[in-house]
Amino acid sequence: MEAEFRAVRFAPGEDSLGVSMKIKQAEFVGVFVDMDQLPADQLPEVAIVGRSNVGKSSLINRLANRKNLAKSSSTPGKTRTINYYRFNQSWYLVDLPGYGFAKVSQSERARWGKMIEKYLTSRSSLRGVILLVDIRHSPSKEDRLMKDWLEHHQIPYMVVATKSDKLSRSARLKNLAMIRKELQLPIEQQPLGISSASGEGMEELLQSLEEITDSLPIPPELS
Ligand SMILES: Nc1nc2c(ncn2[C@@H]2O[C@H](COP(=O)(O)OP(=O)(O)OP(=O)(O)O)[C@@H](O)[C@H]2O)c(=O)[nH]1
Ligand SMILES: [Mg+2]
Repeated sequence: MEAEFRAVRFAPGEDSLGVSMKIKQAEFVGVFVDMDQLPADQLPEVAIVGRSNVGKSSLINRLANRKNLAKSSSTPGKTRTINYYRFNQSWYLVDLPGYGFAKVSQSERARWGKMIEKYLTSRSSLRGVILLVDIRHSPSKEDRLMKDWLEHHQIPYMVVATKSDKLSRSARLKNLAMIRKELQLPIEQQPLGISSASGEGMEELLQSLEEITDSLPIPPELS
C-alpha cells in the first residue's frame, strides 16, 4: 500500500495525461488547537509541514489563487494552530505550525510538537504530507528528523522545495539534487521545485495532489 502510494505520489505527474486538477474553489474552514474538534466529514486531506517561514501559507494562497486565504508573513511563527482549507469542496489542505522558530519558547514548542505528532499519527483521513524545504539551503536537522519520522510512521510524503524564483535555473537543479542527497531520498525521488511567487511547479504539484486525494481533474459539481 505504502509503496504503491509512494510510487504514485510523489514523482510528480509522471502518469498524467497532461491535465492537472483545476482549483475551482477554495475556502478557509477553521483554526483548530484540539484534535477532537477537527472536521469529521472524512474528506481526504494533505498536510503541509516545514520550518517556519519556508512558505507553507504562501503555497496555500497560490493554489487557492487568493492573496490572503492563509495568513502569510515575513515574521516567522505566524501559523500557530492547525488550519484547514477546503479545495473544490472535496479535499483539505492542512497548514501546520512551522518548526525551528527560535523565538518560540521551549514549552510552546513542546506543545506544538505534541499537537503535530498527535495529528500526523492519528488522523485517519490524512493521505499524505508535503514536506517543504527552502530550495536555497541545505535541509535542517529538523527537516531530516521530520523526513525520518514520516518514514518511520509510514506516512506518505513528498519533498517540495520552495522559493525557486530566488535561484537561477542551473542553481535550482543543482540544489534540488543537493536536497535529495542530503535527505537521502532515492534517485527517482527528486524533490519538486516550486515558487508561490512565479507559479513554477504548481501543475506538477496539483497532479500529485489529484492522485493522492483521488480527486477528479475538474469536479463536475463545480464545472
Ligand atoms: N520569493 C518568494 N518568496 C516567498 C515564496 N513563498 C513564500 N515566500 C515569502 O516567505 C515568507 C514566509 O512565507 P509564509 O508563507 O508566511 O511561510 P510559512 O511557512 O507559512 O511560515 P509560518 O507560518 O511562520 O510557519 C513571506 O515573506 C513570503 O512572501 C516564494 O515562492 N518566493
Ligand atoms: Mg504560515
